[in-house]
Amino acid sequence: MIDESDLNHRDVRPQVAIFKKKMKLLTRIIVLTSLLLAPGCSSVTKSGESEISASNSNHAAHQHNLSTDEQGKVIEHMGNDAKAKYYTHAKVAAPKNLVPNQPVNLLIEIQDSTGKSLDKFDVFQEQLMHLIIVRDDLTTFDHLHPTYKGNGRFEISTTFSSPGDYSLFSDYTPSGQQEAVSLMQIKLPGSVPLPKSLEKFENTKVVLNSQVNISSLNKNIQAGKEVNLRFSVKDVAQNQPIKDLQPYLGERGHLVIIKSSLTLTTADYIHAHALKHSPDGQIEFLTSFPQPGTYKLWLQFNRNGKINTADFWVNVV
Ligand SMILES: [Cu+2]
Repeated sequence: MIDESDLNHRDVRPQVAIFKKKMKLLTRIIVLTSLLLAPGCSSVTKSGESEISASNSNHAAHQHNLSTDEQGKVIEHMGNDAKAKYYTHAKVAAPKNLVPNQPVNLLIEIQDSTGKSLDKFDVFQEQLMHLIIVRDDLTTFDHLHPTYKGNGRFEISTTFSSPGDYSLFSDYTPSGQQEAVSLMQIKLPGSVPLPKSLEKFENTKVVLNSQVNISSLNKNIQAGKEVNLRFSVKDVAQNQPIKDLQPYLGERGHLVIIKSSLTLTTADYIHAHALKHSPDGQIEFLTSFPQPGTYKLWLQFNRNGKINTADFWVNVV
């Protein structure tokens, strides 16, 4: 199942990270935001943004707004995209010196194209904002729900487990608009740890007392084609489909998919919605992968009040 070239692909990431680290100032936190408007409730997001690189030292060439807030960190956010019909973006403010494994308060602000704070958001999947935080090599995953403080400002306390570059995908719905995804990036200075082991392509994962099997109706997943992703969940001790599946955020399960990329963009992010009716112990999603590549999937489901997370890699041709 494991393609040698895929292993090589995974293996190169720490070296790249070390190289990138050397090229940057270690003590500065660069926070980068960008924007995407997702096409309604469709599970696939499309990007209309022009991507900018946090490691690019020639900021002046890009006509981005660069500002320093009262805590002294650098915030960079994109200028208006004339092509976007409705434009919002997110800014994140974090303490100046981020240290792994220490609680940190993040302040996220959603603004429109004129820099005015958005005030009203629609609830979707029971929340005003879903915040997905991954380290850029996709080895960590967090799914959080920041508290809305009014006037476009959300707050959340979290921890980062290790140094590295992190991407924060905030998923929200401006009132009366379509679901939007904005990307923010945060850097924790220090040496990025080498992975304990190479991650593998496996169809079955065991999390706590659940065994999760992913079966795709299409064996070779093709980019741009609709695919049914079916997860079968068995109780490990009983070896039977689970019967205690409860709704999580109003659905049978929650699935976030991110394409492995050296620089993550909103185009790499997919939030799939579960089908409403599936047999006992099954959670199904109809989605599509926009580009060929290697994707990581995080399935979250609620067993009797406890949220389980099972992750998988898939290859899309
Ligand atoms: Cu959520």
